[in-house]
Amino acid sequence: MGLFSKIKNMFKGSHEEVEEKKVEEVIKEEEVEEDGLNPLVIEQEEPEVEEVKVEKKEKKKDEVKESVKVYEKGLTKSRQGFVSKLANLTNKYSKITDEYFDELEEILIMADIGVNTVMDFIDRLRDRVNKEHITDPSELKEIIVDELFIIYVNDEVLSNKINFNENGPTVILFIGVNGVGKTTTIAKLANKFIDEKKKVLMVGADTFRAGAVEQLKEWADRVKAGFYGKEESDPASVVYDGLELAKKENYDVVLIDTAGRLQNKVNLMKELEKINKVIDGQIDGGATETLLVIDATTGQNGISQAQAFKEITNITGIVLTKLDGTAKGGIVLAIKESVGIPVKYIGLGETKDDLQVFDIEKYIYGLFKDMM
Ligand SMILES: Nc1nc2c(ncn2[C@@H]2O[C@H](COP(=O)(O)OP(=O)(O)O)[C@@H](O)[C@H]2O)c(=O)[nH]1
Ligand SMILES: [Mg+2]
Repeated sequence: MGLFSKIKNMFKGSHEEVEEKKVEEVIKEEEVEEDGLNPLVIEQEEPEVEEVKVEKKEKKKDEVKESVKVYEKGLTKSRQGFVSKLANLTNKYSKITDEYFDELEEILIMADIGVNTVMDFIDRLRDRVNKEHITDPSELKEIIVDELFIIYVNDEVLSNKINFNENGPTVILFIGVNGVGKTTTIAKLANKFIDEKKKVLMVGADTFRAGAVEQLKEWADRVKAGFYGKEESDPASVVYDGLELAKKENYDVVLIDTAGRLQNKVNLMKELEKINKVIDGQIDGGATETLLVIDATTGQNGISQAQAFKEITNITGIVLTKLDGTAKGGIVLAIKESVGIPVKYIGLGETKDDLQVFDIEKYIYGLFKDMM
């Protein structure tokens, strides 16, 4: 079964049944993960009572439902933008011709999918059309979705999972240029972790921009996270003091906000090296994650930023913000193609619930639900 049909089955049709399937998948995934992490502990645990299991499942079901809603809402612009153009194309042509392929190519390139990805995709599509003797464009819609996302889905390297440090605080360093949404993302993520009963410390090491530390502090107060920051001092020393505090007060997660001045790459590289050295010295294994924040509305510019940051530091994941603000939701594929770093979170709006773990299935559903 193709991806398109799988997702259609998962989210559409009888609503109850569908969500059941997604929830079962999520629970299974988590069980595998837990088992893999610590088999001994799992074996010693009491078998779960049936009641608890049912309760857990109901809770997961609500979470999945809510999350699918956020995806649907946040991707409205893209659905009305490039996806509706795709749907129109199918209506416009009664036969698959060269003009059809040209127009399809243009729509996808305009959706920020990335030229090389689009070229490869068009080649594969032409191949399938020839081999399977497809002549009717309406037969192509499922194949288009399958072929567009198949590489992303099949690539196991691109895990969206955040790594947690089992012995001591998990340190997540946020980098990215001014205005992309670093501070907001830290606040949203802190809120998420606090919901999960984790003790979270925010560290304001963006000591460059006036007011940046204060802005983070306000967020910390709002979501009830701990805070450490100091304006006009050396970012690395702020990180040092922040980590001392985190260890002393047994924080589970430390989220570090930095200034991303890409204009001066050498300086930025040195600053990040210095910060990482401090983290390495304080925490076994160093920073658990380094997340690069990219603004989806900046298209190719965002891709260039990602490439530049990748040259100067080790990035473990991308947070793609403001997807709600673009009609070109294809940027996820361009990042895959030109940067090769997994998208771990996406921002679909300005409220605290609008930060979501990136899930390719929900993403595809959010984009193509009207075609399903
Ligand atoms: N619509 C929308 N706005 C966002 C999102 N994430 C951040 N923003 C907005 O982007 C602006 C800049 O965010 P900020 O966190 O200060 O960026 P920073 O300079 O990287 O720390 C703020 O007005 C945020 O509300 C998102 O996912 N969707
Ligand atoms: Mg900021």
